[in-house]
Amino acid sequence: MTLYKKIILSIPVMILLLIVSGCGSNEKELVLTAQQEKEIAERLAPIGQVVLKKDIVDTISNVASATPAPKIELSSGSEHIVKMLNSGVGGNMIFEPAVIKVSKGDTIHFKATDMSHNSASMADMIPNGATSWSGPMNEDISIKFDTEGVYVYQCDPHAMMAMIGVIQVGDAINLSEIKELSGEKKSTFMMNSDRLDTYLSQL
Ligand SMILES: [Cu+2]
Repeated sequence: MTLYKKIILSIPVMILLLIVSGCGSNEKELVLTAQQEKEIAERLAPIGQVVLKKDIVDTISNVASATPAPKIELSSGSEHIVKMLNSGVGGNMIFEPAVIKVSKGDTIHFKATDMSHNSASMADMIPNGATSWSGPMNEDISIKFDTEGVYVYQCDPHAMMAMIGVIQVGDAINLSEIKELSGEKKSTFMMNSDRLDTYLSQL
């Protein structure tokens, strides 16, 4: 091959190289504004967080152990008032006070402060020999407690929301039986399922 032919043949290669390098030098670098970078980061960021059930349980138990419910003192006097409320200090659909300690022979007046509530003893959750009760809706009801022990009662329409209350009359002689049954009763609550345990822990 002569030098002339070599030069002729290399021309297309050189042109090609010029085109390629030219493209490279003309290409503008993609420069993003701070706003654009922020928008991209937001779109790439994961939505929400993965929360494991274990973490929730740990958090709840930490909170519970950090702030144990205070023990309830014996209420003075022989007549006591428990309000039936849509909203109270301890939450919604609630008796106030939800836990009360009284003396044998005392009377509790359940007050229909808010509408759509009643007070009714829960099956198997009162002392042996004690009389059950089931108050009418939207009405006050007074109950005299002559049998010692722990009583658990509910509001019938809001039982699933754990609108319940606990009464200790004299000594809590049946507390272990009540605690044994609490797991089964608790499983019927759709909300506030910790209320029963919390209330019983306050006795
Ligand atoms: Cu109710």
